Amino acid sequence: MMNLETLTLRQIVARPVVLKLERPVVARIATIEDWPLILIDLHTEEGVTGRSYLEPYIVKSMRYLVPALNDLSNLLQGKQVTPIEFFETARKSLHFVGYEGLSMIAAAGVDMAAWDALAKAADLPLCRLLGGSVGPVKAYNSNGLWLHEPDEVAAEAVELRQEGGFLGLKLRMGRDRPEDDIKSVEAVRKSVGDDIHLMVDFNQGLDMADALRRCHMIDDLDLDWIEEPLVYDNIDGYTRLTAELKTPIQIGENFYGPRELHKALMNNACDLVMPDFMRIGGVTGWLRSAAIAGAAGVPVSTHLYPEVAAHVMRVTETAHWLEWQNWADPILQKPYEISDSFLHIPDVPGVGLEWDEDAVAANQIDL
Ligand code: SMN
Ligand code: MG
Repeated sequence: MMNLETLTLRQIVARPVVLKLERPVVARIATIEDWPLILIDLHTEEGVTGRSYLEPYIVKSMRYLVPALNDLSNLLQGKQVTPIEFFETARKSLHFVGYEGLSMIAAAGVDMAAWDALAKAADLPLCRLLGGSVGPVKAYNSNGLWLHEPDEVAAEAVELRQEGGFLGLKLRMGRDRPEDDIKSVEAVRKSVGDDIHLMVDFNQGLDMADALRRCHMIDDLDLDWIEEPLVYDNIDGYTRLTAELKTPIQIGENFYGPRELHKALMNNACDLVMPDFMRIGGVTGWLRSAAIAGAAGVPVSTHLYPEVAAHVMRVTETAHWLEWQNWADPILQKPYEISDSFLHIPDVPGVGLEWDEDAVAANQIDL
């Protein structure tokens, strides 16, 4: 085993890649065909390389995120690899431009790569380094079911269930006519049966008046949750919806750091939370958030980044559902396996992310 004391950062290399989505995002908030990824390699003097990726939604955002990552590389060069201290140092270096937004995203990318490096140096899967065991993690399929016609959505639901024997699927909502959203839920229930768990996501598309009306309209459809009906920072609005509806309200993919999760819970602004790794602050931000949600007894699901998500879910007190999205698969050497609705963590040191360098070369872009 390597001496962890000597694990020293040499350089962080961030590469922008764009992939074509197999099933483009067609949400109320945006249509996305080109999916940006920033691949992060954290090189150490000892030869261990920590890896992570960021998915910042907007291709052009890589023009400012990659330089921020290069700056963090210079800042941390020569330091002992200490993920929690790296996270704090990275955030503090950008404090004057704000703790949220791009600052947090860049710090989260470094954090996840640093945890991967440390776990590799310790020769342990990340979940083991964190005190847990390698094992299966319950997942739902979130790869599709965008705002298409009900019969198309119903047919796609059958395909998505078969991608991994899934017990849960997420549909997107927010068609112009509320009746068409309801028709899509009914069509999916007909195509995949009543036993499947169905979640719905409005992608922040409704104002308060519409959210009240449309969430009540779907409140008796036996949905597992209603996600982000309102713009993410309307905490007062979420508090009112959470009080009024029977169906659990799910938010969290837009929490920037554990304190925002804490604030949402203190305001009873949701029943469920689902932090996103690039916004909550990577593994460090997740662990802090999971403790808060655990203490409050609130179930925690994940958002994107299924590989790192699987590891931390093994040590999350109130772990609920992992969101399965395979959008990074084309550049991975060994995508994670799914069967019977459970994601299987590979029993290898670190997170288990290795790039397929040919695929990276074919999809890397100039900024
Ligand atoms: C989502 C994820 C990725 C792109 C668009 C929308 C969504 C989710 O909010 O929860 O999966
Ligand atoms: Mg969502």
